[in-house]
Amino acid sequence: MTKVYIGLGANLNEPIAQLERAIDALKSLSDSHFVGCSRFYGSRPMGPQDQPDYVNAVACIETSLTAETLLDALQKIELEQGRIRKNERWGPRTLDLDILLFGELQINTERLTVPHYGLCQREFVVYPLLEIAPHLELPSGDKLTDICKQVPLNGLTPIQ
Ligand code: ROI
Repeated sequence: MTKVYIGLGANLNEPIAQLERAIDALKSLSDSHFVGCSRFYGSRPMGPQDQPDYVNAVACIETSLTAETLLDALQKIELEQGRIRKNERWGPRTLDLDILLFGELQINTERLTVPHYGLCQREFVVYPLLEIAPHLELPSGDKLTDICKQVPLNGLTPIQ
């Protein structure tokens, strides 16, 4: 089994409900075991500012799926929850599920870059991740606690 961290994000059509549904879907993934999820966080949009704030979280699963098969499953969940892929870069979305870390693997294929390319810059990824994996080290050897010191909160707020 490989320990995998998944970033969740939504800013359309009741984003909290979108994340709750996505977590239910992660709980029923085949060949996988749901470990847990961070709190939900409200975050300012990165990219174009003329879109609603986001709700973000990070979940952890253990899986015997390959990274590619897991990506297929995550994209299926996104589509089932009304995600429409548009050409607009960094536009609003009903649900985004990103593989942040896949064990210690580093993957660079057409479909997948793992660790996720935005992992070390995005407050809405590093702080929820820190909440569920305070001792995490990246495959590069960098400690998550050190990365967080470089990333401003930028208004990131836990919801409830
Ligand atoms: N901004 C925030 N705050 N949260 C996201 O999940 C998110 N996802 C994206 C872009 C459009 C880059 N901006 C985001 O894909």
